[in-house]
Parts: sequence; C-alpha cells; structure tokens
Amino acid sequence: MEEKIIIEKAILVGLNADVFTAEETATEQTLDELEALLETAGGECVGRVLQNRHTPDPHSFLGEGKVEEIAALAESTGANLLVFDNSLTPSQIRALEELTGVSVLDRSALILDIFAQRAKTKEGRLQVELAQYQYLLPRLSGMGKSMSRLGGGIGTRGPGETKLETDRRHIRDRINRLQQELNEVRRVRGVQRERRLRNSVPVVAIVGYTNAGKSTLLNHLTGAGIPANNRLFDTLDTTTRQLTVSDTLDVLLSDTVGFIAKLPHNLVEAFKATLEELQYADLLLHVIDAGDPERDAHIEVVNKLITQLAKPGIPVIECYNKMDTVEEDDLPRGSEKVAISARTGEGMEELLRLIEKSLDRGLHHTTFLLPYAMAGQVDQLHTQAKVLRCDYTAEGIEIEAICDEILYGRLRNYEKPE
Ligand SMILES: Nc1nc2c(ncn2[C@@H]2O[C@H](COP(=O)(O)OP(=O)(O)OP(=O)(O)O)[C@@H](O)[C@H]2O)c(=O)[nH]1
Ligand SMILES: [Mg+2]
Repeated sequence: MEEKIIIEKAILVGLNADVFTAEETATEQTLDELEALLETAGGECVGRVLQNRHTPDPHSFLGEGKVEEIAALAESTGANLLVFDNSLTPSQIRALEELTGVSVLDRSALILDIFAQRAKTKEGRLQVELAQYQYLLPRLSGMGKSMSRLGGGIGTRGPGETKLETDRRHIRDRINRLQQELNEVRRVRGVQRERRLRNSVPVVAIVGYTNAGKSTLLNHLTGAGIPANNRLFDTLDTTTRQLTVSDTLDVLLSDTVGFIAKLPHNLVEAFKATLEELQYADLLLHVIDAGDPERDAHIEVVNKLITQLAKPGIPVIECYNKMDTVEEDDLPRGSEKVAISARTGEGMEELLRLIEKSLDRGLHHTTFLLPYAMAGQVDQLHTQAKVLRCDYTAEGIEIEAICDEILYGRLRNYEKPE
C-alpha cells in the first residue's frame, strides 16, 4: 500500500515545571530532540513554545494565557498539530484541543507513531501494535481530535479509527492475542539461545542512544548490510552476526533498538522480547555519539536502561563513536573506553582487543608436538579443544589447537618450540 505523504505543520510545546523531575520536564534541549522526532515522523516544526511555571495547570496543563497565545500562533502559522514534550493525561489533551481548536499529541504518541512507520518485520509490527493498544486502552474514553482526524497523519497510524470504535473488550482480546504471539517469538528465541549456550559462543550486544551509530558499527565489523540512516529509530529489529575477534575467539554480535530519553513505558514493555536479548549478553558495547552536545545526558539515559534490562554486573565497553567529527581532546580515556569511527574504521583494532580482554576465557592457541606414544592425547584434543591442524610427521604428531588453561597446562611440556 502506498503511504500518503502529508507534511503536517506542528507547534512544539513544553512545560518546565518546578515540581517535575528531570525526566518529566521539558527544556530547550529536549525540545530540540522533539523536533528531530517530529521530522522523523514526517512533520514540520512551525513554532516552539516553552513555558516555565511552578506547577502544571490542573485543567489545561499550561497557563491560560499561554494556551491563548498558542491558539493564536497556530492560527497565524497554519499549524494543525500541537506536540507536547511532556506526558499528558487524556483529559488534558481534550481540554487543550477544545481551547486551541488544534489536535494535540504527546511525546509518547509521537514516538509510537515513528515506530509504527518503521516496523517492518512481523515481530516488530506485533510489538508496536501491542504498545499502541496499551497506550490507547486507558485513553479510549478521552479520545479527542487526534483520534478522529483523517487517517494518514502523525498519530493516526496503527489501530485505525474503525478498530477503535469497537469496544474495549475487543482491544483487550487483541492485546491478549498479541501477547501470545510475542510469547511464541520469545520461546523460539529461547531455543536459539539454548543452542548458542551449548556451543558456548559469547554474545555481545550493541546498545546506545538512537542515531549513535550502532548499525553502522555492526555493518563495519561484520558486513551485515543493515540499513543505517541519519534518522531516529532506524532499527527496530535485532540482527545478529558472527564476528571473529581473534583466532581464539568468535562471538555473536547483535544490533538493538535505540534508546531515547522518556521512552514510553509501553514501548519498553512491548519490546521486551527484543530487549530480552540484553539479559543474555555476556558483554555490552555502548555506542556513544562523541560529537553530540547532549552526549553526557544520553549516556546517563542508556546507563539507566542498561541497569533495568541487562544482567547485573555485566561488563560494558563505552565506544565513543564518530571520532572523525570531534577534536582529539574531547575523547575520554579509560580502560573500558575506546574512541572509534564506525564510518572510517578508526579504532576498530583497539575495540577488538578490548572485547577479547573482556571475554578472555584463558584460551591458548598453540602447536603441540606429541610423541607417537601419546597418540591417545590426540583424541582428547579433538574432543576438548578446537583442533586446527593435525600432521603425522617424522618427529611426532604435530597438532595446532585452541585449548583451555587446564588442557594447556597438562600438555605444555610438549609445546613445539617456535
Ligand atoms: N561521521 C560519522 N558518522 C557516523 C559514524 N557512525 C555512524 N554515522 C552516521 O550516523 C547516522 C546514524 O547511524 P546508524 O548506524 O543508523 O545509528 P543507529 O545507532 O543504528 O541508529 P538507530 O537504529 O536509529 O537507533 C548515520 O547517518 C551514519 O552514517 C561515524 O563514525 N562517523
Ligand atoms: Mg540502527
């Protein structure tokens, strides 16, 4: 189906209230990000309003005067949408729409809309649809203009009007079915995971703020060929590829969905099946856009989500990416930090070295020269080590192998001199 391209004109609105937590409040920086989200969704920003107040107005969220000002601005700019950086309750949305005569969306609804546009695979679609229904359910009775707008605009994708007209029970049934389908996805993943565990291939997951360069890094290291674009939430699916780190270490490297500040709770819930991978990772590569002015705030957001989603104490390597865009002095130094450019390939050797060090399982890559009397050991090497080469020579049996510390200790007297 051809998607209708409608450029919507929107005014971005934020409230910076003293009573809000840093996570809840709006600032010029979070409005910048909201603007990027709006553009990603296909909208155009025609105005920005940031109000400072002690508390939100219980009825209209913003102060009355501000709301009137916004209504006038919408009139003069031809805006047909207000996008709020804060979370709004259904009754606040309704009040704001009545007072301004323009549709109102909040940040969560905008992010959900982008996910709905982007989801390509079956799993991705299931997850987004689930998140949309979960977002809608408590809001059904309060649905205002945004849900009755003609289809095709921002915030109207996904469960369409006709579906919404049916009663809540239908939606609950649908949520249950989606959850069942996603459970099946999880089960399949579980089976794959078990197989991986049996083969004891370490799992390395790439995490990071949206647009940090995660997919570009996976592509660079493995030639995976995943689309990587300069827009938010380009990747919604997990892609996993094998990566040879060194001659003793192969790992599975996974790309993941990007994080963002104020990520709607429903989305985190719905994307559990995808994000669950993080719980089973042995190492995380936290990709950071080193040149982003908000980089420290982004690092904090990602660290918080890592604490929620990954197993406790998991090693993390901070990869300061896009080093080609910043001055040398702006790059931090530290044992678990590395400066890279996924675009130019700079710093990749250092990154591989850190991965190897972090996952070091004490493996040895060596060549033994065993006397024929010890032919019995050859079998043992075949079962307990990875044999790369086995030659029967005049001096003895020459075996090149990768083996663990114990086996190495037992046979080290037979190591072939260099
Ligand atoms: N200059 C420069 N640009 C980079 C580098 N790495 C990635 N980019 C660009 O940054 C943009 C985002 O890259 P992606 O790999 O799609 O980022 P992502 O983290 O996968 O983003 P999402 O999937 O949207 O969360 C693209 O335009 C890349 O070309 C780099 O090392 N240097
Ligand atoms: Mg990506």
